[in-house]
Amino acid sequence: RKDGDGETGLLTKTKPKTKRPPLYKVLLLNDDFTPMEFVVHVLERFFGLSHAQAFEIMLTVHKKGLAVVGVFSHEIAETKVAQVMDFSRRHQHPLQCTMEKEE
Ligand code: NFA
Repeated sequence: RKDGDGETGLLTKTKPKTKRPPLYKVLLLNDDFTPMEFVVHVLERFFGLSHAQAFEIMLTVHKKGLAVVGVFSHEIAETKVAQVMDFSRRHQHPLQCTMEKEE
């Protein structure tokens, strides 16, 4: 029968599922070596944060070990992670940036 009534003869509605793409959190991880000013610069440069917002998030990472710096589509999140990792490596800082799927 139409629209999933099983064998009961009772009509049930199938939800029209609009597929929303998953979002990804971009995380910055603390370390003992990357200078605070460098982290602030990274947050301003790659995440469009003001100096005050960047400083606040840098301090959160420093104190708590990590922080979410933004939530993006998979492609944008991958690009941000690659930009931060590349920029940090080129400046010989061990700063780590990762992404994880949002619940
Ligand atoms: N913990 C680093 C320091 O004391 C600063 C830092 C903050 C590094 C945020 C990485 C991320 N120099």
